[in-house]
Amino acid sequence: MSSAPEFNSASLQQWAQAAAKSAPGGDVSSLTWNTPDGIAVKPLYTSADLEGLKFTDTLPGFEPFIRGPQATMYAVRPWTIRQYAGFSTAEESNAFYRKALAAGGQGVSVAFDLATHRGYDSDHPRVTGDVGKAGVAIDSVEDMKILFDGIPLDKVSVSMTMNGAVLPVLAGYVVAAEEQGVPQDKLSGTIQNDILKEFMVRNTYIYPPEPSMRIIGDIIEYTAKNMPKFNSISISGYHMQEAGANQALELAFTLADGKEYVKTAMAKGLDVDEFAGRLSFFWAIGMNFYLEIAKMRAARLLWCRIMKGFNAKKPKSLMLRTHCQTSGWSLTEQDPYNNVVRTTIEAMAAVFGGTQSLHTNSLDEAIALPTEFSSRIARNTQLIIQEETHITSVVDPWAGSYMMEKLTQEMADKAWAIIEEVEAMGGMTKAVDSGWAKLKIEASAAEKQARIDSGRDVIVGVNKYKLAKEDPVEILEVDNVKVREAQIARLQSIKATREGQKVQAALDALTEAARNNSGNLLGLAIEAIRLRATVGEVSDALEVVFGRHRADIQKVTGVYAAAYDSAEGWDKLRGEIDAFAQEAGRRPRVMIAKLGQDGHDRGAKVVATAFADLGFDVDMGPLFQTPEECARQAIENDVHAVGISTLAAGHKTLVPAIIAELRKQGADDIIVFVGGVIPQQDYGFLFDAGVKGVYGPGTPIPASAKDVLEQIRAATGL
Ligand code: DCA
Repeated sequence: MSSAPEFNSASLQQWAQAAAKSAPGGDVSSLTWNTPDGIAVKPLYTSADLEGLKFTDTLPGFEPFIRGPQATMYAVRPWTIRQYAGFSTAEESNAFYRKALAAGGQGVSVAFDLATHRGYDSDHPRVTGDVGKAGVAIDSVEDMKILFDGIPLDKVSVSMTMNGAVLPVLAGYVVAAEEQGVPQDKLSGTIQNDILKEFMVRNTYIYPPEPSMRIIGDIIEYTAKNMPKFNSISISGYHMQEAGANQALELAFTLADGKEYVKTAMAKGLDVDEFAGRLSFFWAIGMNFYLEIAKMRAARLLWCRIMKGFNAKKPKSLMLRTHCQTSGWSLTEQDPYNNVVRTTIEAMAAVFGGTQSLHTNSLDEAIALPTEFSSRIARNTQLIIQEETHITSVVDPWAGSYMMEKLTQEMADKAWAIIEEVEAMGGMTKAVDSGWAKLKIEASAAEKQARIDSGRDVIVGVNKYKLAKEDPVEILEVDNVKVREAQIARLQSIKATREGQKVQAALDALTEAARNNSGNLLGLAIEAIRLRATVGEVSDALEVVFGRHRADIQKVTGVYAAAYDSAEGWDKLRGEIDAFAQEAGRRPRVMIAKLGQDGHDRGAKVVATAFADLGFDVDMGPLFQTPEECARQAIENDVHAVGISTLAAGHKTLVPAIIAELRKQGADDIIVFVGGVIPQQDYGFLFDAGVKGVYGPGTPIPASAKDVLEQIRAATGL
């Protein structure tokens, strides 16, 4: 038998010499990937990279929890498969949940429509385009009871993505459970209840920041005392990354938000260990595979550090537990089956990062609500990872990787520096209030869009390997008129059968508690909802005192142009815009508008920035305009074109309405174009309605800008 051969070991220097032979220009440093967060990811990591790292030898289930909150993690219990869903009526959504649970789903996660988010009942005139569209319409506890019919709320944990109308919605869930025979202390689940990020990115707020923070304090207090198994908040970075934030920003702002909530609850006199164990988190998991895993490990380290700073003692208070969702932003309308692959890769990153609960996106989510077919594949993606791969058998398998340990520390350091910057400003409420945090995310979004539009960041099927012809995929459509009529009928019957005086007294009690800063608003909301007050009525009872928040419109400038490095097309287009300005005596002027309750304004902001950088005069409409208000502003500002940005499926109602309004107000020379999430199937409908351009996801902004300029030329005869 021959003895084992001896191997010659090489030095790092020898490796560098060998690597230089194949590196472009003989320069190994050219192989380094500089991430948008400012982290340099090298082509090779060695034991030398571990030098000076403090946390490479820790254990899961113990401080600082880098390796996971549980000692055994998935080896004992895999993460919860929790698919976010909800559309049209409570009946339809309930049927969907029941089927999903029977087919392997493990928890419920409710998506509400935008009318509900913003505290409007379905009969409110501002929400005609929104009812039942991007989620389920809920007006009262009667809807909630239908939503959870046949779902045992003492066994199935329920997550509710609700921030604005958080009081009536959480109250509705509590009362629906009560009428199912389930007491509050048996309820397990999570309410998102994270308002700070709404002011930064998602915009489904109702009240201004200060009273909104009071609501959060009241909810943390109420659940800590009465609902010990219920997570009082889901502190969410998800929407920040979706709005364009890089991972370090997402991590830092989310943890800084968390600090703010802890301070708010402590200011109510709660002991930190009374409530901290029920704070939970929510990350987006995009296509930067290594960075996402590092982010999740770093998050646990930093949260443990932050909570020690608050003198938390219980292990549960120190451990960060999180839900994750694969990135909706990373999905493409083009060649959509590729999205199954993207989602699988992202799901693996979430699992390697140690998530407690996961939503995997459906392949068609870039265009419409998921169908039964696409939801099944999305759910099965998780079941396959859980049950076929044995990935769950090992806890934190990336630990000890030279690269992963180094990246974890670097991600933690980057985020910590931003957290300290926020702290120096006086905390996240101040950073949000001043608009600074929002602008940071918008700048990051504009840079990212420019990297994609100029081909530096590759997206298969979008800016590289494009298909000559796309086959349409089957999509799910909601008949919003029918849903609205059904909701209005139920509202009328509730109002006709309840005890009106008692309802009014309960609503008055809420208003008083808001005015005097007394009582607990969730407790009082539960009483009102039990008596059949509606979501809109509870919201109004508080609005009387708190007011409705109106956001300032701030725009970033110059960022898109700086990051767009395909100068040739850019300069030519700028020249054409300058030429138009010469001929017309003024620059082409566009108004970028959002209609209805759809608050996703990243796309609108990025387009506005890029159009302005190209030489257009750009006006931004305020969020939540009605078609009538939008038409009036467009006419007053004498724009050539109105661009509607739509992401919440309201386009078939709202876009014809703005065209009709412009016509009615005598301005049919103003052209209308549309961008955002619009299924191919709807393009014909929109063109027939009079739209001059439709720019779906993946359209490079310079291409849409060129088209808009040509349309303006045609309309003005120049
Ligand atoms: N060993 C022992 N116990 C375990 C283990 C393990 N390996 N794994 C899980 N458990 C326990 C947990 O401690 C928990 O018990 P507890 O409630 O008494 O603490 C229970 O099993 C459930 O596990 P958990 O990891 O908390 O999972 P979820 O109930 O699904 O909660 C969480 C996940 C992120 C905390 C929650 O806030 C959530 O579900 N968020 C979803 C948010 C959402 O869907 N948003 C939509 C956009």
